[in-house]
Amino acid sequence: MQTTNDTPKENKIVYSAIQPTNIVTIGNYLGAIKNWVALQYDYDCFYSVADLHSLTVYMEPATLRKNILDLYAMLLACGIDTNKVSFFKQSSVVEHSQLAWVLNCYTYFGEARRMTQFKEKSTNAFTGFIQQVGDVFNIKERNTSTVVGRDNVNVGLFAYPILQAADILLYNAGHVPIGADQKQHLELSRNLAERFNSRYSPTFVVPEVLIPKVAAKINSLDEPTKKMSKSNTNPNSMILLIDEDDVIVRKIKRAVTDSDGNIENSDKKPGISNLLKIYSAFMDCKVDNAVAEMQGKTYSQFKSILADVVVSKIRPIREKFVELRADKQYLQDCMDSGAEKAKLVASKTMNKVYRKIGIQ
Ligand code: AQP
Repeated sequence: MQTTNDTPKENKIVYSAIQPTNIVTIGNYLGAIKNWVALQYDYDCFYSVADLHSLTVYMEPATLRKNILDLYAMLLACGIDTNKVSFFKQSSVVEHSQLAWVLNCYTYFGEARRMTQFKEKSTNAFTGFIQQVGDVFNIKERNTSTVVGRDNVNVGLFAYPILQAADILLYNAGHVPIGADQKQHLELSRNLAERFNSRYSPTFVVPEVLIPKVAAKINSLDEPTKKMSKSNTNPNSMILLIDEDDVIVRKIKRAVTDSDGNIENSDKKPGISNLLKIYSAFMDCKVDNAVAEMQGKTYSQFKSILADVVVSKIRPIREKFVELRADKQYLQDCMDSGAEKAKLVASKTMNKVYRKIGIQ
């Protein structure tokens, strides 16, 4: 792990965030949230509901308000403990926006342009729309009340890795647990920290990525070469943490596989490999062990075993979520006290940055 001169060698600070764009999927859970829960016992963790990030895609205000509470309640249901971590809504700590602006001014246009997620998300917004509704309309309504169209490839979408860097650097986080899709963005955070430190003096910790071994990338059930995403328009592409038992079973049964019938983990068999990955991640075992365990079974038998496992892991989370979600005031109080704790650290960093650059 790398540290700056004015930070302790043994950095035990973690930052991570998740966007309130829809109810989370098992991809978010296995790739990030499960790891967040495990880390809270050994690290000083700052976790946020990244509402500012979610503004890059237009959402009805009422939907966004609902999604924020849904996400907050869901993470508590997954096991995030507000007595152990600072868990807050990103926009409640204004320093995120303040540092993002400063870092914007230290980011080269070319390096921001190289971010592949921007290329993918802006292309999806454009071509997805063109393919589906032709050239006449330029808006697409989605089941989450989000609206994406070619008019909404906005500057925020382009600059959001810089806001992400601000999120991380504000808390001196040495470790950032993320899925593999976010690795390039973390690299940008590291570059910005190093650039700022060398232009002024050591200020930011240069963060390290923490990627889970098995579930770094869970793929879509209908297109298993693509990432499972909570804002995908096809509900059968993903399993949500609020899906009822029968819905989970049906989605797994319908998951795309192939016709050769062998249970193997191979790039040539993305569908079955993805299901093996999901199985191993929920069972906390190696994919090779899952392959050995499933030898001799048909795809249908394997899918049925997998469905039982996923149902048994998701059901308690879903039930806890329903209970927590009913108490809005409790959620709001937890969010507010999380923001207060986060602000204590964030405001110190921001003051330091303003002093170093000469505006304070
Ligand atoms: N399919 C996935 N497999 C493993 N990890 C994943 N993550 C997301 N999808 C997968 C990880 O979840 C964390 C939070 O993600 P986010 O909501 O902030 O943004 P995202 O990566 O863009 O997630 P989605 O589900 O794809 O959201 P939308 O559809 O709104 O863009 C991150 O650590 C991410 O790596």
